[in-house]
Amino acid sequence: MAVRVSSLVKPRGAWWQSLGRDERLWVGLVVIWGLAMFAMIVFIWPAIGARDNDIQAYRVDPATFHDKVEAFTAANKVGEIAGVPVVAAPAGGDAYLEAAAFSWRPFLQLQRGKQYRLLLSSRDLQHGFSLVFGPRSLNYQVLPGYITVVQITPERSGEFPVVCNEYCGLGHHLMLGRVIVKD
Ligand SMILES: [Cu+2]
Repeated sequence: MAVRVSSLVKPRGAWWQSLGRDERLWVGLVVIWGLAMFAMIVFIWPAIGARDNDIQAYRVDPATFHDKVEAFTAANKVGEIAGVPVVAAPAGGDAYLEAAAFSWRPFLQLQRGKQYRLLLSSRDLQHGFSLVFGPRSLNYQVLPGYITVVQITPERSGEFPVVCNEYCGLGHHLMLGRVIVKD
């Protein structure tokens, strides 16, 4: 006769007996490790980690944001790479970056050691901003209808790719932006 497994059938074996020694050990270890990870996330990493992920978010109409990006680009454009404008954000000022399927515009040129307000938004759908930026990496959701404002200070010079880390369609893997940090 076939053995049927169903939640309606009484379980086999000695399930009603208390846990064995090995099981108690493993359950105990799992509980201790769970509490340890909870403590790390809530208390330990915030206390010792040098994270600067203080962000602000504001509502914005995508068309309004697009106009701001265009104005920022027109006022600060310094070049072009493969048809994408390269824009030098004013030191200490605002740097606009717009995600759209499937691009990041414009390419940003920043100065090392200067602080910028990076303003991120999306023209169409949800994207993910990911920038491995010298010693740290930045990851933020980019949503249409919202500006995400991040304070950044480039610590190393060089060229850094911006990728999209939120799957957004068939061209997702082609969404490559660029941040150029000059000395
Ligand atoms: Cu994407």
